[in-house]
Amino acid sequence: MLFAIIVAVAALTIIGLSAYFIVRDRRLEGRDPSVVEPSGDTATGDDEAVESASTAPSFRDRLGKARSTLGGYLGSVFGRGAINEQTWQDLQDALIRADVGVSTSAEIISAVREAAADEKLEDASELAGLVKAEIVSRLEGFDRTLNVDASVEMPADSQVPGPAVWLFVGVNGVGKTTTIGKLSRRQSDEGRSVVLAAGDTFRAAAVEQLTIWSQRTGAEIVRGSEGADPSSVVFDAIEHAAARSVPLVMADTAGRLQTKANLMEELRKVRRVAEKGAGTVTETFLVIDATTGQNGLSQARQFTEAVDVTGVILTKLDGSAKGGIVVAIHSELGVPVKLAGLGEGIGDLVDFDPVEFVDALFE
Ligand SMILES: Nc1nc2c(ncn2[C@@H]2O[C@H](COP(=O)(O)OP(=O)(O)OP(=O)(O)O)[C@@H](O)[C@H]2O)c(=O)[nH]1
Ligand SMILES: [Mg+2]
Repeated sequence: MLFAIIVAVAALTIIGLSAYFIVRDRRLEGRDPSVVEPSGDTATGDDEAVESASTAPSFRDRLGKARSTLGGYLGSVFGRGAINEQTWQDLQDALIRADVGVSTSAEIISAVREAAADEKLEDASELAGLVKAEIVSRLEGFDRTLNVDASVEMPADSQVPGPAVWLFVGVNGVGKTTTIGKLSRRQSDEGRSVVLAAGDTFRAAAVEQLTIWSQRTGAEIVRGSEGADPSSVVFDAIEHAAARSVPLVMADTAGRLQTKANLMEELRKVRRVAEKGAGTVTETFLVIDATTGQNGLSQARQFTEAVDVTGVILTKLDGSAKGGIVVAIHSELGVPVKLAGLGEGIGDLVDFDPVEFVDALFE
C-alpha cells in the first residue's frame, strides 16, 4: 500500500514538472528576439517587464584595481624621502606606466615641479597633493552636458525641431551597444522617450542584442535586415521618431578598426545621412575601452578625424584599467570624457565627475 502511494506521488510529480517545462519553453519561444525584421520594422518592449533603475555605483566602489595600480606606481615614489632629480624621473615614469601618455606626463611633471619649488617642498611625500591637483585642473573646464536639444543646432528660420540624434562609434567590443542600453534606461527614467536605431547591420546578433536592450528599457527600436546600409536604418529611425514626436534617437553602429578606410568612410556617411531628414546630430560619442590604454588614444585620434566626436564614453573602468587614459584623452584630444562605464549592469553608467574620479584614484 505504502509502495503504491509513493509510486503515485512520484508519477504525479513527474507529470506536473513536465507540464511546467512545456509551458515555460513555449513562452520563451514566443519571446524569441532573433527574428530580424525587414528595414523599417519597429518593435517596442511593451510586452516585457521594463527594468527599474538601481542606484548608480560610485567611482570609489568600482575603481579598486585602477587605484591599487596607480597607488603602487606613485606610492613607491612618494615614499622615497628627500626630493631629487631621480624623484622627478620616477614620477614621470609612474605616470607613463599608468597610461597618462608621454607628453602629458612630461607636462604634469613640469607643472608640479614648478609648484613644488614655489612652495619650497623638500620631501617626496608632500608631492601627492600637487600631482592630484594638477590632474584635476587638466580635467576641469570641459562642457560635459549631454545635448538633447536639437533646436540649438538649427538655423533660426527652420520650424519645429526634429529629434536629436546621438551616434555611438568605436572599435569592436568596447561597449557601444551596452552603453546605449544603459543610456536608454536613464533617458526613460528622466521621462524622455527614445527610438533606438540598430545601425550595426553587420551581424544579425548585433540587432538581437539591441532588441533585448529595447525590451529591457521599454524603448522603441528600428531595425534593418542583415547587411542593410547602416545609414538607411539610421535615417528610417529618425523619420520614425519625427513622425511620433520622439525627441531622441540613439544610433548604434558596427565596431570598426580605425585603420580601415572604407569603414571609416561608411561612418562619415552615417553622420551625413543622419542630418538629411528631420533630425540633428547633437552628440557623436566615441566609446573607448579604458583597459586598452594608449591604444585607445590612437583610436580616438582617427575617429575624431572622421566624425566630429563631441564626447568620449570610457567603459570598463571597473576592470583592469589604469585610469591615466582619462588624463591623456582630455589633454591630447581636447574632448571631454562625458560618461563612464563601471560594470555590465543596466545601472552601471555614471556621469564623469573629475574630482570624484581623481579622489577615488588617489585615495
Ligand atoms: N566590466 C564592464 N564590462 C562592460 C562595460 N561596458 C560594456 N561591457 C561589456 O563589454 C562587452 C562588449 O560590449 P558591447 O556593448 O557588445 O560592445 P560593442 O562595442 O557594441 O561591440 P561590437 O558591436 O561588437 O563592436 C560586453 O560583454 C559588455 O557587457 C563596462 O563598463 N564594464
Ligand atoms: Mg555593438
